[in-house]
Amino acid sequence: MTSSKQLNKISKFLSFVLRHKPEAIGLELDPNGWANINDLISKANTSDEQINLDRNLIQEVVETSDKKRFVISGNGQNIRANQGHSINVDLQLEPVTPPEFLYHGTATRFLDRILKEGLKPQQRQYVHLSTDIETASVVGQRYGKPVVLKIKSLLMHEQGFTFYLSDNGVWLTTQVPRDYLER
Ligand code: HQG
Repeated sequence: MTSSKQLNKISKFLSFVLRHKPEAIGLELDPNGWANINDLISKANTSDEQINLDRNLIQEVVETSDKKRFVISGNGQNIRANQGHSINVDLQLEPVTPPEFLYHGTATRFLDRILKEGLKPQQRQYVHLSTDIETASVVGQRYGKPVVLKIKSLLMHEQGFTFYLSDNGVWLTTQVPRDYLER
């Protein structure tokens, strides 16, 4: 059994290269965000990142990820992140009708700006939303004292905004104008 500390380190590394900076280890993702697993292993193991990957470790991280952050392709050859990208990838998600409300957790220090200019994706491709307040609150805690915003998602959808649901259950949309936000 691999320690949870080691799995966590690998998970963070995979998030880094599969969502944000594949070029850091000379890796290439295809337009849909997939990396070849053998290529990933050899490039990680010869990089300066001090990470030692093998197929079983990757499999273990994918299977034990609390948020199901990564998915291995049906043929077993490729891996990608389910959401969270800052690089431009096409996850080929279909537009989905959202529930009446969705939630976004943030830190209190961002609140003034958000209530003024709405939710923006910042470094990422999408604004990330969840169906429950608890999950949103945990997300918000990453940046400080958490506060959860309620989003009138169905109204947004009715007024022409597109929503997607990632394979690991995170709701994605490109922005939330302030009129659809409630504290
Ligand atoms: C804030 C994690 C000022 C926004 C989570 C957030 C999620 C603004 C921060 C996923 C703003 C961006 C994404 C505005 C938004 N002015 N601040 N106009 N609009 N913000 O990390 O949603 O564990 O890029 O509220 O669980 O926190 O990595 O987005 O606080 O699903 O798998 O700017 O990452 O998943 O932060 O998190 P992030 P996020 P993983």
